[in-house]
Amino acid sequence: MSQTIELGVGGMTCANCSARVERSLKRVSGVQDAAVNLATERATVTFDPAQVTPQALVETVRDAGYEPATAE
Ligand code: 9UX
Repeated sequence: MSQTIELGVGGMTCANCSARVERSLKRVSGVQDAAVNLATERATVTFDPAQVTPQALVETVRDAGYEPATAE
């Protein structure tokens, strides 16, 4: 089972920032894939909803030092 969401990620100013956010998200257990786009300031995250919640992903972005924003 997997679900894909998009999160806004503010505060990234270089490619290392987006790589850092991506790495942080991929380390969360239950996350199957994460791609962070620096230009659009968005993260696309595929995860197992039985293992991790969207809220936990938002917190992961915040803990990494960036400003999460939920989509829609
Ligand atoms: Mo780039 Mo982001 O040097 O914190 S890694 S600005």
